Amino acid sequence: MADLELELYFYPECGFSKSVLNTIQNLSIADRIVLKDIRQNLEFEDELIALCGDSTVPTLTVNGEIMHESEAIKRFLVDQFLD
Ligand SMILES: N[C@@H](CCC(=O)N[C@@H](CS)C(=O)NCC(=O)O)C(=O)O
Repeated sequence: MADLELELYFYPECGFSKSVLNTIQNLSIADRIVLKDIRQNLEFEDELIALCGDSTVPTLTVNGEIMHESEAIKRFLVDQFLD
């Protein structure tokens, strides 16, 4: 598998974020993804707005490419990491 740079913008109170976090936990890949809680660190929110123009979460970046939509993000992670 190619080495991917993965960053997830999220906040834990968001159910869509929570479902992506559950997938990350189930796949045991938390160490492969930089987790950026935009409510805990407002610099992450500013970063997300600069990237996307808004602060919708969850947002995954894959080698700098933006991916929205929790279902698409989960599908991508399962495709990449499910053994
Ligand atoms: N269809 C999207 C919905 C994402 C969504 O509605 N996220 C909410 C938080 S739970 C959001 O970011 N709303 C805009 C905002 O808070 O600025 C998905 O499945 O990821």
